[in-house]
Amino acid sequence: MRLSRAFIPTLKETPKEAEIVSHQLMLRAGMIQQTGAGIYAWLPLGLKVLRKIGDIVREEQDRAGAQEILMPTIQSAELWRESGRYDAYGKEMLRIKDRHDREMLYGPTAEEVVTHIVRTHIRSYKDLPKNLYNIQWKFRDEIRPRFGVMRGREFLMKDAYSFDLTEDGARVAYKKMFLAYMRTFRRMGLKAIPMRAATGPIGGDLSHEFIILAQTGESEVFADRRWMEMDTAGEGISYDDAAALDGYFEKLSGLYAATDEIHDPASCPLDPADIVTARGIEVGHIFYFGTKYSAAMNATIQSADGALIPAQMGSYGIGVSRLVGAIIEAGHDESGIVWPEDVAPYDVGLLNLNTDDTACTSFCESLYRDLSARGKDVLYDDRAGVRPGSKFADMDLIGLPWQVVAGPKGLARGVVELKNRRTGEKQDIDVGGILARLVG
Ligand code: P5A
Repeated sequence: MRLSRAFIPTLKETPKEAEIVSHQLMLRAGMIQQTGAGIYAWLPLGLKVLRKIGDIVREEQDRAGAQEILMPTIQSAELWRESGRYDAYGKEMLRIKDRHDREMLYGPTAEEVVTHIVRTHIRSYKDLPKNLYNIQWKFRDEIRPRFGVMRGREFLMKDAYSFDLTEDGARVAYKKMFLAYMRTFRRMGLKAIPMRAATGPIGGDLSHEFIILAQTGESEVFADRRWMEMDTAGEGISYDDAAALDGYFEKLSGLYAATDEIHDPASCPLDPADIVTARGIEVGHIFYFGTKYSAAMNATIQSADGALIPAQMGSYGIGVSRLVGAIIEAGHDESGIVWPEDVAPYDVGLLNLNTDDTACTSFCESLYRDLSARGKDVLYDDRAGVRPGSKFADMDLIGLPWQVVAGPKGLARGVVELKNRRTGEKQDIDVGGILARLVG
């Protein structure tokens, strides 16, 4: 993408309404624009990151055996009356009436809809287990939407729902999602800590929140010091290896970590000196709630001995749009965003420091062409009449992992500068070697 043609409206000043650094940087880098309280339009740069995060989530859900569907944003009140949650959900639910005066709502979550889908098609234990997920916009009329996409009213969630015949089966499904979540967040360069958590309006008695430690986090959390050093990735564990899955789950869930809703200093097994108290961002939340919805909504399964029993269910959420903010909270410096490679909106930034210089421009044009041809997504700053200082500042703000800086002086010596955004390390690279260096 040529910056001269791109729609990336960067700002020099920090907007006053943004309290935390991720919100400030998302506005300054031209990623989002607020259109209402807690409601945002995603501009090209923001949308690219949102999609990359969604794609990682999708790949890891698929690897764990979940299948993607797409459920509507608008739901009928009828289904929520069946589950008993229509009145219980309260003011956070955005309620709408259609022209026939039928009660509808903008979905805050989809347990009811997916239970309805499954009860229509799945009747026999032979069709289980199943885990269905979608990545879809949700609406919650939060009292205090704030911190940009971190606590929006409209936000993008990945929500998965597992269906099993037995409680044991449902616990296996829960552990698979637990592992999938650790892998998902790791791929985004994040260290997530799974913490025992309250279940709130979703229900059930087994639940973990996945928390990223950050000073600006909304929840206060308490965790065993050993979390800070432990390798939690769960590499090499197969989703089909029940014993390994169990071992991984027991190891991690055995190490103390809890949100403030659950933490009780009186009953906490740890010495206070071994507890880290910190603030955290909840990027995911998983629940096992058994038959809460299937019993109320008559989603029954015929077991091998012919008995009709309600399906055992769990649900598993990831805040896809919140993750964009969380990743920035975890990766930035005073000049701007520092993206991890896998979610960066472009792979490489290419800066042409003098568009009036024919040699410089023809070098940049051909490198841009070659990199693009080799599958690299390049943001090429080809803007005329913009000072080098502004080009450096914009590129640092946008935060791509690599920058190639091409100027007439360097080119006269046969080199360009390659800068690593994370370390700030700069290296002169021979013009003949730069392509190979970047495409590896
Ligand atoms: C699990 C999936 C649920 O809704 N039902 C379906 C369950 N869980 S949850 O914890 O309430 O939400 C899941 C994740 O969504 C993100 N999230 C938000 N992101 C941005 N703005 C919000 N207002 C918001 N509310 C929830 C969180 O990451 C949460 O973990």
